Amino acid sequence: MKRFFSLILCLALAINIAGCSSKPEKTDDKDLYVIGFSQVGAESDWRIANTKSMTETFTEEKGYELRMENARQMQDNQFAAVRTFILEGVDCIIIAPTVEDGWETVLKEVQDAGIPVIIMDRSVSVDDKDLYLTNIGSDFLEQGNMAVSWLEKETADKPANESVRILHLQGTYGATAQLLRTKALEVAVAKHSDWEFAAQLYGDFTEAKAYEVVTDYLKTDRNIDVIYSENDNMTYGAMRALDDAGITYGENGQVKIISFDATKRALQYCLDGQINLCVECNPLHGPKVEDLITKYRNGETIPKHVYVEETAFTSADLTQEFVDSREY
Ligand code: GZL
Repeated sequence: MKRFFSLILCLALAINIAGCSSKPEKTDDKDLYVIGFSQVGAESDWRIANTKSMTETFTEEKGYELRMENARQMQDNQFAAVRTFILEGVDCIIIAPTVEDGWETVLKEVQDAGIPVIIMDRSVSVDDKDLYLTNIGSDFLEQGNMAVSWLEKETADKPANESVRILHLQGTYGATAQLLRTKALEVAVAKHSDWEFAAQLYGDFTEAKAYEVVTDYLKTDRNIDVIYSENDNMTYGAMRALDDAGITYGENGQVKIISFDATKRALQYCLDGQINLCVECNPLHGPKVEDLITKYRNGETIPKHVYVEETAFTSADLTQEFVDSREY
């Protein structure tokens, strides 16, 4: 008799294991498509607009449940959020990575759980590209090259013996936006013998940090011709520091300002002649991400990298009506 019950127990165990997938059961009772979204943080106007685009796209009315975790710009918080999404058995994971490195282990865990991953905005640096479905974001190197091309034109007529001294404000070290916007400028400085870095300062994509480091820098050197700021919020911090130091900037000032993101506030400064060039970085990824997820759910092939279209603006390219019409 004992052998009979042991046999039944083994059979029951075997059936249970066979029926059990590697993906935990989804903790949801409304049959919604559950998305786990690990967002960088709320460090900039761009990020706020990006989050808004995602929350306005993935609504319950449209059949989604969006579970967003704000990482406060710390990668470890993203790892924890992604592991929670795995345990919750979400249908899809979207990651806006803080930095490129360090993602192999957690992305392998997601792959083992059978959950598709979309990398949005910045990129991840992994050898195995099968660890994610697609990477949708900007061509940050092209953004930097647009800024460099503009500066080349702006400085073409200066006296040959005059240098172009550039104060470079860098975003979060290791973020794709920082790496490639920096690369474009460093290649250009190496190419132009009359261009030089006054300094390269760490602004972490925030207004407060940029204000702090530029204020400190201007105490020892006021001889700068250009500020190349890797996002608008750092630009605002630099503008405040220049104001405090009594240094003029913009179209009729001592310092030309190049800023990335082209958010509404920056475009207004550009229209008003206080920022010379705004390089666009489109945060409205929500609808494009939804389109990619739909294609995936329909079994369609999706490209490994999807770039969004972007341009650059000077005051000559802007009208008040255009600035007022901007979504972010
Ligand atoms: C760019 C994005 C950057 C923005 C910053 O796609 O990753 O991060 O340029 C934001 O404003 O902090």
